[in-house]
Amino acid sequence: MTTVDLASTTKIGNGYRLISVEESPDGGLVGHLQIKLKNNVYGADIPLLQLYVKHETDSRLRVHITDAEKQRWEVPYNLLPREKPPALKQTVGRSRKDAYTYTLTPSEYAGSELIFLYTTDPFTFSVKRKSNGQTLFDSRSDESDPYSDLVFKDQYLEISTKLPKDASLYGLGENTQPHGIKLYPNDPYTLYTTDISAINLNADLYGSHPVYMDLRNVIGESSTHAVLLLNSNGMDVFYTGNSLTYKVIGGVFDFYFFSGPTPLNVVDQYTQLIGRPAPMPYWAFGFHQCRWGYHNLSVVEDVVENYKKAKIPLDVIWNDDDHMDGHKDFTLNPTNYSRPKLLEFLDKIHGQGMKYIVIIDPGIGVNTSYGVYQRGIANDVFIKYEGKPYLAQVWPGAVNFPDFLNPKTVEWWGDEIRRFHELVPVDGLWIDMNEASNFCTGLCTIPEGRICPNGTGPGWECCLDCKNITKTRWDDPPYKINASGIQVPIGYKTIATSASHYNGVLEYDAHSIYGFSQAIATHKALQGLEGKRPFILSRSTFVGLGHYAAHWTGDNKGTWDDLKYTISTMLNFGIFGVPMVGSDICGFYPAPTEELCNRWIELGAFYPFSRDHASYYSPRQELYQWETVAESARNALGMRYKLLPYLYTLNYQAHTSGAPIARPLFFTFTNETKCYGLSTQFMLGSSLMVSPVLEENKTNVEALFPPGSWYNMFDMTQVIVSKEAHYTTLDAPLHVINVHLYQNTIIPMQQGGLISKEARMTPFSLVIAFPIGATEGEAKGNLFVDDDELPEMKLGNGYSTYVDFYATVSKGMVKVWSDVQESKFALDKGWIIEKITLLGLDGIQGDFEVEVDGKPIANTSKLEFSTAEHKYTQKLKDSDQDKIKSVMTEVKGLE
Ligand code: MIG
Repeated sequence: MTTVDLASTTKIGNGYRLISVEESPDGGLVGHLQIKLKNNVYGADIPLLQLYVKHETDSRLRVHITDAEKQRWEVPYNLLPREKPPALKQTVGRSRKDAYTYTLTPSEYAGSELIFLYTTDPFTFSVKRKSNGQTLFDSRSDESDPYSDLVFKDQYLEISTKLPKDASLYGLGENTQPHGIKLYPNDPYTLYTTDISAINLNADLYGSHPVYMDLRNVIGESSTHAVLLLNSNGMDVFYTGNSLTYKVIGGVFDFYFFSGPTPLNVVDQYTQLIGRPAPMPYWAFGFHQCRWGYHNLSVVEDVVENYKKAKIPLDVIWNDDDHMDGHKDFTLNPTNYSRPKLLEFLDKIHGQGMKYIVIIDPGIGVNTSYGVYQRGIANDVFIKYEGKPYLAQVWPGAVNFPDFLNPKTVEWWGDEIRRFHELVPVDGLWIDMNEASNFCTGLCTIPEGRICPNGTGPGWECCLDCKNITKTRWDDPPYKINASGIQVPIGYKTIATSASHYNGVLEYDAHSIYGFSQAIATHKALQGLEGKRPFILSRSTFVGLGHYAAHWTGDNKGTWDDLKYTISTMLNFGIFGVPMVGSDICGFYPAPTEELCNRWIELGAFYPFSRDHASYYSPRQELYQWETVAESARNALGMRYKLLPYLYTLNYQAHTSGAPIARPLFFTFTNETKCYGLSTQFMLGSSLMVSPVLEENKTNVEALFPPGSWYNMFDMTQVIVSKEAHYTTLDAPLHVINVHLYQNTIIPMQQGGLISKEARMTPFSLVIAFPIGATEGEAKGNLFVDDDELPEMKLGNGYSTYVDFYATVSKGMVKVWSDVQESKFALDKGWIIEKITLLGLDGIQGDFEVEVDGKPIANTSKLEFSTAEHKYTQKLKDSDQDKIKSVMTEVKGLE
């Protein structure tokens, strides 16, 4: 076996030459590449490759390279629907000697922002941005570049691109990145779904997202694009600061370039390809409490009760595997979680609008008296090794793994979920351990008479008889990715990579889409039940997961560093098209300090997905366990619950345009280079900024304020005015989380509550923020509301309303109006706006008038001013209610 240093500078291949190129019937370009000089490092070169280039949209260019003579593994087209490249053909077209520019002559390409250029010998390609001539990707190497020209072997693919030094890159996860969200030169980026906890820095974690966003700023003008390598095989990506190299152990090169030019354009274009983020039910934006080790139902009941007593909001209560019988999926422990008692409990909490979610693991206990297993065997649903179900061990003891690439498995899984739902009316499912995680490695058998423990403690030691499998090149590939950050074999503690799926697909290829395929099957099953909008939380993720499920960032530690890392990971998932994301609040293990838990709920209250979760092995950490944490929670979650209409509207925007819910500051302030590496603050949407305390013993926080007026959301009187982006020290005593509202914004709020179902029935208010001192200015905002039980989230179904709000101030007159689509739904619900708060008007001398939808609502001399002059809150008199109501109902355009 050949081994080389991970960051070796040896050139592995000698490149290819382009021997033919022609237009494909679909208007793309098809060419053939011939190997120049063969070598055997990491296996034999594939002699002839097919190149296919297509401008799929004006903003998306695809470059697909595969074996010209043999079909290779690709991310399945049924799991991730997309256009297919032309079928392979043996005829090789006319050859071209000269470098050739793919000029976009056919008229349908006019306006495309990405230009594909190539050289023939050696074959290299580059992608240019038309509008400013910037080269975005360039595989050409020259004397000074240490990397190889294109390498394409059965189990080793390599390609590199040059990058300008000042490019800021983001993405390539899932990784915990101690250096923050911006990719850091020479940190390793290995992608291969792995069950190692999030405390492992710079290592391949639970998900695989081979996509990066590249933000460049030339003399104050920024532009952004993204590059996806759609490939599910394990890979190392090396980023040096001026180049990026992919070293992939299988599949094909299937590159997609997205032209942006803004970060929001990029995620829009990206999710247009990989699937728009799933609509989430309203309650999913409430607070969630979970724990591994709620030993019986009374403990769970007690937790719910204590949240009520402490007056801390709680929408969803979760069970980890404690409710199961012998850790078997879809079962109930008859003593600790007796069905009648559980049903009684669920009746009660459902009546209050609360929800209940439980965990399921993919491993199905091998147990002939277990119905789920019996039916699985009868339907032949499991992944195979040498013709028999592949044997592994997880919590239930010996298990087999369902093969979600098999349509029969998807059907069986759906049926099991339906049966379980009849047993227990759960409101969502949590799919864990789906990387997939295995307590054993290799080929295992159950020794005669041995019963593997199920459960915690010794339950996670491998008790099967196992031997390492090294006999095939799928178990021991020539190139070793840096698996688990320490180059373990790729089959370590997972399904043997030489095991096989439906249709002969190798686990070697499909490994990193296991969780993704399970999420799709689970989504299908839940959607079939009562026709409700599914909620799924998945640990393992792949490109496109966000279309089906939410994600939490896995096992973290109750440390200050871990608190900080959660921000970068969360922001990355927004870029990956999985905007519903959060981390275990207060840390998974071990015990957090009281102070840390205060700070964690203050930050976690603004994660899109907000859940407190802890390990079996750590003490209880519900928010009411400490008086101080309870107070911080009431404060921060209190604000979250008032902001639910805003968060839910962000969910709608995510679903329709891919816009992340939690975003890096550079999404809003694209030209502010100070924001490019910022990983300690973030935005919710485009106008709320969260600046948490991330260090011990601190009662203030240094926060960056991009130019403009920023209003403190908690009192709306303190304002930070920034002429140019600068750091300001903010007070942040233990119970304070700094959240600021940006100028020119209208934000819809409600009155909050302890359960989102109640909170969403309270009257609305609008907060309208003008630049401070403005005598002329405008503000905008929007609101989406719907029946969140419906599977689809859209306008036009009779169960939704969308409103754009507008406000202007000019010549002592404030005008507020709206543009409403589908007003009926909101009206039927009786949702009205009862209060408008105007911020920033202290520049107006004397009285001013306020007009809503063209009608004056009050005489300003009667208006109440708060102590800070720029805050003006008008509680509307009954007689004004109708006029305000019209803001929600009348359709009016911009004046
Ligand atoms: O081997 O179900 O990340 O959230 O509490 C551990 C028990 C399995 C890992 C998950 C964690 C969950 C735990 N699970």
